[in-house]
Amino acid sequence: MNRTLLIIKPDAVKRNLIGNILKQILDAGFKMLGMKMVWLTREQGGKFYEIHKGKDFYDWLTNFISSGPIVVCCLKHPEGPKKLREVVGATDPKNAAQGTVRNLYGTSVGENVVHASAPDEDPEREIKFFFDEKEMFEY
Ligand code: DAT
Ligand code: MG
Repeated sequence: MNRTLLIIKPDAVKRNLIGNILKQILDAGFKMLGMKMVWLTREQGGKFYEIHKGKDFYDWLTNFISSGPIVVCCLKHPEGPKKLREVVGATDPKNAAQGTVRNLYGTSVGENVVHASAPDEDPEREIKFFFDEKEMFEY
């Protein structure tokens, strides 16, 4: 599948970085199939990140993702999830390659401005967590 999910996290929304981040990602060749702003409850945040349940950062993470509005985007690219992870960079901004989104804007391993589906962790599940098929468009 060449669809993937991007989340612009609450830290980036609060810092007014939505435009900068989207420009960088769209300029890398992604097509926007669906987009919305949502504010998750803590319970919804916990469900989205359930793969991390039991890890020491899980409570912090679910609290953070529900700490403010986020922008969720369904994006399409021939190399979908893999390509988006490249543009976004490593989880910890300190390790993110020069010029990647997290290198440019991330401030810590937790406050790393974006989520991008991992190719091996079911991107389609993440897309369907936020979007009905009717809310996405092929054009
Ligand atoms: P990624 O978001 O790059 O897929 P991940 O799936 O390993 O990274 O972790 C999900 C999120 O959890 C990550 O974006 C930020 C947070 N996180 C990961 N490791 C952390 C840590 N050691 N301390 C605090 N937050 C962490
Ligand atoms: Mg992950």
